[in-house]
Amino acid sequence: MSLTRPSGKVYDVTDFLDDHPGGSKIILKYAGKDATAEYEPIHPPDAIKTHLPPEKHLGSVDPETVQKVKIEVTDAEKERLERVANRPPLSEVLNLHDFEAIARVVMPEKAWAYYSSAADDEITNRENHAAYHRIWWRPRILRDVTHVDWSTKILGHPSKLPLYITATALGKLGHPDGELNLTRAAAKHGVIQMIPTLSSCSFDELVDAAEPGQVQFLQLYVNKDREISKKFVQHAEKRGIKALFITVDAPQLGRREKDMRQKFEAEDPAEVTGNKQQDKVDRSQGAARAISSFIDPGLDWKDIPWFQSITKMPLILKGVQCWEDALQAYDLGLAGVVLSNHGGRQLDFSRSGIEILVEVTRELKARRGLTFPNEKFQLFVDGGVRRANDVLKAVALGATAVGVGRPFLYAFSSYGFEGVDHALQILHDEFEMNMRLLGARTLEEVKPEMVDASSLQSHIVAVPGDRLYDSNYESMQHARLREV
Ligand code: PPY
Repeated sequence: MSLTRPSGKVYDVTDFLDDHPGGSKIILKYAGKDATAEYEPIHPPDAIKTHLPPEKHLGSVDPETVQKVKIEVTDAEKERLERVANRPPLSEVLNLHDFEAIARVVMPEKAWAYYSSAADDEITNRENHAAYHRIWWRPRILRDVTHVDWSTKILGHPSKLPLYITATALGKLGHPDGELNLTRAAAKHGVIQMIPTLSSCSFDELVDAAEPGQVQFLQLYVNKDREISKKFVQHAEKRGIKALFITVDAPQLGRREKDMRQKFEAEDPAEVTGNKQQDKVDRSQGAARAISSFIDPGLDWKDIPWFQSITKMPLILKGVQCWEDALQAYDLGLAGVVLSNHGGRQLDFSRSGIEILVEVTRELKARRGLTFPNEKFQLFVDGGVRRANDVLKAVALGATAVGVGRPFLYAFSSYGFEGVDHALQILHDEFEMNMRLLGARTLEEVKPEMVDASSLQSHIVAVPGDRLYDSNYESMQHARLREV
């Protein structure tokens, strides 16, 4: 049984049929044919190298001579393509919410489900943004704000914005260039990209695409086979990666039900009902479940010295959710923590990063005398950020920078590189306006006294909306598709 894929390689995957996390049926469908289009977006680029012994790599074939699997264009797909053709011009996209609204209607369903999905009832997912609504400004007036500057340093590296492009997996689900869209836009705007372990483009492709001097970080899912992680980390360091963000909030994958409902193949009923291989891998439940089995749930504080022994890169824990763990990271000599709940995709009812930030700065000040932002131990938050206004609240409360993930995915899924370029330009414009209106000329002047965060920790249940008042309020509109 053979399988072809990009660069015209042929592999014998017969012995792998039973172990394939996505089931055997999908492999058999492409037997002897070109599987590139189905394979590429949802497999890490090194998957074949890692899982298939060298003797099963059969050699090369001219892709033109290989039979293509005819993909039927359904009516729904035709309608989607029409919506793609009628996207609003980028000049009408005024904010990051617009990208999300457009992506929702123009993206393939599977891709939208994977990117937008979050854990359980998606309460944390929504809270991530809602938490910013509980922080209000105390701006200062009559300061000369002719010149305002929102550039900063992140782990010692210059960044034109106090934010970085955080790691998000499977970029090719949204756009054929996948994460390369992010690398290119990051270069243009002087921001830092965090390369994900589970990128669709290969790690080296993303590093090769960087401009000379462009700073990239790496997000790490720790493999059960530590040698694989060690090789990856040391390779990354050699290739010039400047910091390692170890994901610590995903010992098991959260239930992302939107994604789970997208069965990545129509299953053989015998397989889903448990007669075959049910105990091996969970193969019926979407992109994330299909590829998560390598992540080590045994990762422990005891492993931290090992990481420190294999790399000189600064180490940051990504996914810390309380001050106790932040303190432990500091005491172990780590370079920082990302206060994050993984975009609401892991434990539902985890608190927002911005809320956690307040307790972390308070307790680390009380217990270790630290003030923030702090060069030696840097605090980052991610989740729910849609505007420069949100970012500035995090900066005011002590964050060095903020991670932004989904909005950039939506931007490139809808418009490719130009989308991310435009999203970053929108953010620049928002920073300029907000800094002026706050009376802050530099980020150092964005201080805790400038915000009222006294309600941030209150998780009150919302009172019912005032329908009469609300229905008189004319909603703002998203950028709209052109009339057909
Ligand atoms: C996520 O989907 O939240 C990820 O971080 C990526 C991922 C994808 C598949 C398995 C585990 C994690």
